[in-house]
Order: sequence, then structure tokens, then C-alpha cells
Amino acid sequence: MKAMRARAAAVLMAALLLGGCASGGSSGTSPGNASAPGAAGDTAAAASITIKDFAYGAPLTVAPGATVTVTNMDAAAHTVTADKGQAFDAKVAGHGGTATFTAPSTPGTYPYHCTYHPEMHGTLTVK
Ligand SMILES: [Cu+2]
Repeated sequence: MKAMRARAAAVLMAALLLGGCASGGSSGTSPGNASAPGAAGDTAAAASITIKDFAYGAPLTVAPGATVTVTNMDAAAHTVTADKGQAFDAKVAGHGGTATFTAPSTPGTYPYHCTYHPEMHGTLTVK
């Protein structure tokens, strides 16, 4: 009898715990939904260039006027400088330094280079 009572209590406890988990899960859904727009914003702000081993990585396409974040994983400082005109020119310190610049508002293809290391080239496409 005592054993059965204990088992019933255990089942009750389990049911309560499950109920608690379920309600906790559903209440956790609301903050999840609230953070969804933030995640979308992260995607929109994903215009970034990571410099590593004296290379800019894959060509980047951004929207006109987008903010581009540059991260420099090299020890040496680099720049992201438009080849023509003064479309953009960002200096980035080494060792994980970051900088941002505003992409041109005119659609087109903008080759760029590093003023410190002229052999470094990249391409930014605005459209
Ligand atoms: Cu450089």
C-alpha cells in the first residue's frame, strides 16, 4: 500500500513537472518571437568583410548605402580603399580590429585595395 501511494505521488509529481515544462515552453515562445525581428536585422546587417592572410575574401554585394563592417584578423593593419574616387576608405587595425564604412549609394561595381599592401584587391558590388 505504501509503495503504491508513493508511485501515485511520483506520477503526480511527474505530471506537475511536465505541466510546468509545457507552460514554461510556451511562455518561452513569446520572447523567441520577439527576438525574431532582431535576427532579421542581423541578416540585413550581415554586410561584412573579414580580412585574413592579406586577403579580403569573397566579393561582397550590398544594398546602396549599406553599412559594411570590416574585421581584420591579420596582425598588420589594412585598409578598404576604393580604387576610384573617394567612394569609401576604411582603416582597420590588426588583431581583430574592426571598422565600418558606408557603401556607395550608386549601384555599380567598386574594386578596392589596401593602401598599405597594394597587392591586396577586393570587389564590392552595390545593387
Ligand atoms: Cu593591407
